Amino acid sequence: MSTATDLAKRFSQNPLLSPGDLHPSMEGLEIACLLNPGVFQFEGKTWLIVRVAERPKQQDGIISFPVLDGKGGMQIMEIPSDSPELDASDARVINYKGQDFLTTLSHLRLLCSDDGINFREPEGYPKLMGEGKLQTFGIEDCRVSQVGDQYYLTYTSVSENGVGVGMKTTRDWKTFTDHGMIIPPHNKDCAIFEETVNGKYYALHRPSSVDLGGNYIWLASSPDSIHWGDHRCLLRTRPGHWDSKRVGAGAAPVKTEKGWLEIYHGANEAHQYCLGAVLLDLNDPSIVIARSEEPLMQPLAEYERTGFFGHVVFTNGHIVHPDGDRLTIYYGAADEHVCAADFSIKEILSHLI
Ligand code: MAN
Repeated sequence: MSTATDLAKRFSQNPLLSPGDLHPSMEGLEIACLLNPGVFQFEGKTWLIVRVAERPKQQDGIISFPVLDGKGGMQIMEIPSDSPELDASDARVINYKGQDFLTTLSHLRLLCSDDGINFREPEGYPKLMGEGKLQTFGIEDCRVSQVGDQYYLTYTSVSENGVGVGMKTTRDWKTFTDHGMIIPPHNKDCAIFEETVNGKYYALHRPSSVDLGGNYIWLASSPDSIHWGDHRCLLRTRPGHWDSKRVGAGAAPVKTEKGWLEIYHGANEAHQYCLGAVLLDLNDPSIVIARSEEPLMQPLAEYERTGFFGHVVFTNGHIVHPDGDRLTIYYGAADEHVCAADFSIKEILSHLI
C-alpha cells in the first residue's frame, strides 16, 4: 500500500467564496455556510450552483434555525441551549425531544465566472428554494449533469419525512421543470452520467441503511432519466480505511480511455471527509475496475481543518479542461467555504491502476 497521498494542487486564492461574500436571502437571516457547489459550463462561463446554508444570528442561550412550512412560509424554531432534551453534539443536525432538525436551512444559488476563480451573482437568475412538504428543511448539494443541451440538477431534498433525491431539468437556467423526488429516503449524493451507455441513463446514488448494509454507493439505470431501476450496490465502506463509515459520489463521472472515473467522498468514524477515486467499466458501469487505497485529497489546509464542521473536503462539482487532463475540482471546505484544486487525470489513473 502506498503512503498517504494528497494530489491536490489547491488554488492560492482559496477560499474562493466565504459566507460573508453573498447577501442572505432575507432580512433576519445570516449565511453560516457556503458550500458544496455543483459546477457546469454555460454560455462560455464557469458556473457554480452553490449551497447557501442560513440561520438567524445566534444569541446566547438559544439555538435558533429556520424551517419552511411547505406552503411558502417560514418559521423560526428556538430551543434553549441548556435543555436536557437537546442533543447538539453535531454542528449540522440537532435532536430535540426525540426529533431531528437541521441547524441551518439551505437553498441553491447561481454564480458565474470568466476565469473559474472570481465568481459573481448574475442578475436575472432565480434562487432555488425548498418547496412543498418534502423540502421543509431545505435543498442541498446539487450535482449538475449536462446531456446534450439539457442540464439535470440532482440535489438533496430534506424534511422531517426524510432525506431524498430531488431533480429538476433546465436548458436556460431561468425556467426549470421540476420532476419531484426521483429517489425516496434515505438517499442523497445522486450524480447522473453525462451520456447514455448502451441506450440507458445511469446514475450513482447513496442509500443509507440503518440495520443491515450501510452508507454505500449504488448504481441505477433508467430508460428516460426520470424512472430509475436495476439498482446495484457498487462501493462499500472499508473497515479500518479512511472511507470506513460512509462513501458517496461526487459529480458525474469523467469518461476516460480506461473507464468512467468517479471522484467520491469517504468519511471515517470521526466524520473526517476525504476524496478518493473509483474507475468503472466504460461499457458496463456496474463493474468496478479499480479503487484508490489512499485518499487523493485530505483536509490538510487550515480552511479545511477548522470551520463550521472541520476536517471536511467534499466535492460535487468539477470541470474537465480542454486538454482532457486538467481536472478542477470545486469543493466545500470544513462545510463553510467554497474552494478549488487542480488534479491531473493521468496522475489519478496512475494511482488507481
Ligand atoms: C448530514 C450533513 C448535513 C446535511 C444533512 C441532511 O447531516 O450532510 O450537512 O444538512 O445530512 O442532508
